[in-house]
Amino acid sequence: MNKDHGPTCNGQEEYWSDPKTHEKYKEIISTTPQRKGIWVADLHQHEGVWWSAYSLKGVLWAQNHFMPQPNNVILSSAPKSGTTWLKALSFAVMSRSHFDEPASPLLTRLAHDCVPFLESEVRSNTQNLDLDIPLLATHIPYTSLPKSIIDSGCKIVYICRDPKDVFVSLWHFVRKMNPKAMDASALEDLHLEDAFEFFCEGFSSFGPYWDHVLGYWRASLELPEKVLFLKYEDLKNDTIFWVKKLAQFMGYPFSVDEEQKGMVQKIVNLCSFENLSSLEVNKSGITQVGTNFLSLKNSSFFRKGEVGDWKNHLILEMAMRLDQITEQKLKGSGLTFHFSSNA
Ligand code: PAP
Repeated sequence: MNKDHGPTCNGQEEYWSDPKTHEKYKEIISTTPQRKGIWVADLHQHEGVWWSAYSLKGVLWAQNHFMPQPNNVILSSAPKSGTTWLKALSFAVMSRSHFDEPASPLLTRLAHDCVPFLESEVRSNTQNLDLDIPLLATHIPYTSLPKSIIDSGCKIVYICRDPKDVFVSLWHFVRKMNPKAMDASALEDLHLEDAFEFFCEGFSSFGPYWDHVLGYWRASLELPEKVLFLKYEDLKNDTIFWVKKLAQFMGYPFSVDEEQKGMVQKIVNLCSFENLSSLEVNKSGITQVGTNFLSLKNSSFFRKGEVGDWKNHLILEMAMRLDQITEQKLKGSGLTFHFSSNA
């Protein structure tokens, strides 16, 4: 979710309890290299990552103040890689003993409202953390995660996706944004080609995208018991298998009895794109970002939910260029995407 594109210019997000901390973060941010954004917010480079000022403040806060509980499970992703789906599945898995299926909060709340983001909702109010369902989410790259998380016993689940589909999803999403502090038509008119150039050059929130993926990939190789690395495409291809794996990894494995009673399938059905996107809350609900900067229709988190929709938007040259960048960046890492721009 692009709560990362939060308030930067209307001054309404200032919910820091300590003004000195706020001033300190503002000063750090003012000294970072900047790139004028064509996305919602300008980007600032810090620790090799491009952030909006809003998310950078959130990261600085998290790095300095956040202390996880040992049972927290962190759901991590770059924007538009499958965050909403992963949140829904993980929440459904963890909360299955708390709610009978017809009472699942996922039926009446956006998945993002069930699992808070560390750098936005948790930083604004740590009480947003639900101690019963100890899930939290982040878009922060692995190398910038708070040390308290790295050093803790907390597990991390990461999801990535074909960069071509990530880009197309991001472009659509940004064009639906309606930030109060700027002319919304500017975003509606965002040209695919301009956005593509930015994305290829690595200028995207929490990007470059490939560095984000590689950081978690390497961590998953080094610490397989701490980091589970998922691909959106694999999850699409065999959701049951990966949901069982997810449950096992998070420490909430399905019992034989649950499996026999079809619990895994029920969770998969509950969290399917078709089901979630047809719920009233996700069709007509609105989410506020920051205090009053940006309002997003919940429906903007559910567009197509398909693998390979890039084919409907990118010409072959663009697809090949992104594939080449991906191949080059991932070279030698052992991570492959098996995507063909001719597919
Ligand atoms: P976020 O970072 O803003 O939270 P994120 O959820 O990571 O976005 O990605 C949104 C994508 O996931 C959308 O893809 P699309 O634009 O290519 O369609 C959205 O449709 C897709 N998505 C949302 N929910 C589901 C789901 N339950 N199953 C599969 N895909 C989903």
